[in-house]
Amino acid sequence: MPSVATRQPAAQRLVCAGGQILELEGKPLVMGVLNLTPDSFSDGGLWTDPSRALERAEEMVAQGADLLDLGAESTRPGGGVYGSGASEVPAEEELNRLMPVLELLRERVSVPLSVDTRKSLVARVALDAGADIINDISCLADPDLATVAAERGAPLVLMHSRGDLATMQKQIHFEDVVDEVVQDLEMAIHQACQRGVSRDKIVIDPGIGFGKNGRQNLELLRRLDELQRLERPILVGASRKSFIGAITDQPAERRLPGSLATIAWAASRGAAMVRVHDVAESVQFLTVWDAIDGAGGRL
Ligand code: HH2
Repeated sequence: MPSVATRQPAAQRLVCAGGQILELEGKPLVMGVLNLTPDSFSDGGLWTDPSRALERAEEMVAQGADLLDLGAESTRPGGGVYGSGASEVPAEEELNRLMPVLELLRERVSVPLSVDTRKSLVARVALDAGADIINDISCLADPDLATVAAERGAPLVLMHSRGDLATMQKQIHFEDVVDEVVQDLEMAIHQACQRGVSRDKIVIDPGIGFGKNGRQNLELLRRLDELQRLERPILVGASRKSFIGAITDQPAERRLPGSLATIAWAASRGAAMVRVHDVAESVQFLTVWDAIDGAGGRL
């Protein structure tokens, strides 16, 4: 199995809006998920209270998270295993959920804070309040999001998805899922650059579970290294997702072993970051994986 050494020189570092630097050499960085939503598929409702969210954020940082991803709108696609999917949240409601937590965390947490939003308005307010990175699961459905990221010098995660959340699991069609994801991401990178985003601020993500069926998710992971053609750091978010449940017949809260398998695979195919719910376990897993790989470790 290839090691991190096979990673192309996409970018060795990512400079955040606040000037913090994420070093991307070596094993993938761990992005801890903090969902401030009542309805996320695996942890909905757990961290909506700001003081509980702060506790969870501090816990994830203590467990070794390199950055945190704050989401105030569930992006569970409709039509598939998630039933009708998440309902659209107006910007005002998204900000009401996000801002008290973001402001608290900005004072108390030192790692970079990413905000998972599809809306330029939310991104602007969040960056003004000290957010470091914008994570867009809609791949620029709101193109002004790129303009906002460019103006604030924020790294922008472009996650692959097609169509809207309500219907994307019903209208799945790919001839070659990997080739088409690469092409769509290439177009999104181009669009972001036209809006002023510097290419070295862009992170790409295959969008596991977004408008893809189980086989296509597996194919994307299996051939993840082909995304390196785009010469951008790759983020993978497969943690607890439904294709793991479909293979193992386990509910979301019992998918850690399967999630770790996806991390191993992503790491060996050049991922620069993994987005996870189980930070302590993922960090330990990657630390040992890295030690075996010979790139690090304490011995
Ligand atoms: N997956 C989810 C949300 N945001 N961002 C990126 N970049 N990549 C992903 O794969 C990704 C993402 C969905 O997971 P979760 O946040 O746990 O659930 P929900 O959308 O229901 O809040």
